[in-house]
Amino acid sequence: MKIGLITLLPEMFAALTDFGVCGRAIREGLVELVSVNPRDFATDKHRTVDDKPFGGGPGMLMKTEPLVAAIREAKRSVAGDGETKVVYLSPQGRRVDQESIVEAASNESIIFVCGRYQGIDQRVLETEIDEEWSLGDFVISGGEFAAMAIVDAIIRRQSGALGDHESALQDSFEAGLLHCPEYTRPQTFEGREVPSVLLSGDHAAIARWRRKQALGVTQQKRPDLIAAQTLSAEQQALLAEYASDKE
Ligand code: 9D3
Repeated sequence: MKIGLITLLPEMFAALTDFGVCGRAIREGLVELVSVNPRDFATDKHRTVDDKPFGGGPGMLMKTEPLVAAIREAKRSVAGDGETKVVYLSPQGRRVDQESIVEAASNESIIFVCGRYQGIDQRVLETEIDEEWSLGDFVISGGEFAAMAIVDAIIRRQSGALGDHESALQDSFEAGLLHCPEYTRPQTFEGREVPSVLLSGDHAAIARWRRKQALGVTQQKRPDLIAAQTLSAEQQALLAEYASDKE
């Protein structure tokens, strides 16, 4: 997969390219990141990439011509004459969830436009951008950290990116449930014991306990996720058991 990144701060993406699962996937060529910097398309002596908003007011916008030239160069570079989706990251976008990640990860290519300053000209949005995505209702300083989180999530979905023990199918949210609690050594930590079923060696009992905990924890922390699905008879019984275990 080829991922285009329109950014005035391409060095930030070292956090993605140089570490961990994503670093390895990129080094192995499972994913290719192509950064295009609008500054390289600025034509004046100072290589200006910002401009004032018409109508006045505080703050600057990204300068239109270098931004559009960079987007068009990225389209050519990641998709040639073919189609590719262009996503603008902004506080006005639709909130990203795992479903959008799964869909995005199934494409041959995608381009993320990282805004800086107060954003981009509306006409660029209308003519160059297919979708507008947000991380949620909080303010960050530009699109780069959002792009990094989203590209990490996309790279995890590429086959071969994860080891067997960390398969993407096991990722939280794919089943619409949170993960159950986990425990590691020591067996007694500051007087607190690991649940005995996990030490029993009874794999069926352990699997059942984990399903029950996942349901209970999700009900407690994210009732919206439970409300969004239809529980099987077994799941309803496990939830009832979770509630009575707590008493
Ligand atoms: C002046 C009003 N604000 C616009 C709603 C200012 C503003 C805030 C933040 C302008 C740009 C930004 C930069 N934010 C992003 O680029 C961004 C973002 C975010 O702030 N929150 C959640 N998701 C995202 S994705 C990109």
